[in-house]
Amino acid sequence: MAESNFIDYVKIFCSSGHGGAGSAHLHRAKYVPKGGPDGGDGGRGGHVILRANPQFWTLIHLKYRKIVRAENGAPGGSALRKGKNGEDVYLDVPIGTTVKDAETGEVITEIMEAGQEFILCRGGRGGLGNDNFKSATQQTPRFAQPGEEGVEGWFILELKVLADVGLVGFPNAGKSTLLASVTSAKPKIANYAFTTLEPNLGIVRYYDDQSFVIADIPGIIEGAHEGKGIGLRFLRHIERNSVLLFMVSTEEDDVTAVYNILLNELEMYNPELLVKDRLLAVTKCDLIDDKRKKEIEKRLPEGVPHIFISSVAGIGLDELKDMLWKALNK
Ligand SMILES: Nc1nc2c(ncn2[C@@H]2O[C@H](COP(=O)(O)OP(=O)(O)OP(=O)(O)O)[C@@H](O)[C@H]2O)c(=O)[nH]1
Ligand SMILES: [Mg+2]
Repeated sequence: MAESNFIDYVKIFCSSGHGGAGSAHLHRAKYVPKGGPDGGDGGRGGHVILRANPQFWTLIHLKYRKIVRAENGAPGGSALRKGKNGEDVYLDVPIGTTVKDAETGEVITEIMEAGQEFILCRGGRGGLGNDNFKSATQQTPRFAQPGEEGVEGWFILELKVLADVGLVGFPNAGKSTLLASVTSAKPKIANYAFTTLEPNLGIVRYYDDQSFVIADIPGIIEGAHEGKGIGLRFLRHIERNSVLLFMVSTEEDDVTAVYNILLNELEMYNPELLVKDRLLAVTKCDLIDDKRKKEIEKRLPEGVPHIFISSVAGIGLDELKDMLWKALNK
């Protein structure tokens, strides 16, 4: 496996907040000496929630945060005042994070899609105030429900991205469209340059439980290494990838020239990037006929495996996955 493979592992203690107690208050006012029950409900304890954040690539930000506690709910008050809910705590994790119970080793969940949220520790429900317990026979209940306890435990978060693929191409080459067609990611796609402004990650499900991550980054243009466009900032993201998939559209007059520009930009940025395995996908092949395809094929760069694909028409995608998988597992 390539050296950029990594396993990230953190063990953390999480506890959700207790629910606030219900109030057993009885209404008292100057001329109402025997008022009824008016105790409000307690607030819910805060949850500890995991949230998939495609901007995160590791679990390093949690390495030094061993203990995570969400707030307790506040008790109910008089005059039916409900206690405030405890604030939820969000833990941002990268896509591909597996969560296990630290004691049993049992897998609790896998975080797979951007925006996905999972309540790891549910906050305790607030107790009901005495107002809820009044009845014909019990007009003045002097009791209320206590809040439910929160839950706590040790958890292991593990990020096992065994290998991954970075998409390298001009704006509009169809990078995001490919990501959307082979993973469950839903990146923005549009017919103009720099649609993608932040990297998107998606997980490709391969046969038998295997998977790998594809990173879709903003388009790179000539001069990116000097700061042109927005590519420079993102070139560092492909430093981590094991395999680079160059993507050049059939709309380009000279596919090889574009490939060479991309290659040059990477080299100027960091020559080590050229040590990585490269594949070339000629995209949008639904737009050309066989004659044009042969023409392009005759003049493709040497020494780099290539494939014609169309993410829209679904051409070449399974074969591309096979090629990527092989390259990742060399
Ligand atoms: N005909 C055809 N159009 C495609 C194909 N793939 C992408 N497109 C179109 O090409 C345009 C650009 O696609 P994107 O996936 O947004 O391109 P991108 O490389 O992510 O672009 P940036 O984010 O700007 O770098 C969109 O209008 C897509 O619908 C394809 O296989 N065939
Ligand atoms: Mg894009």
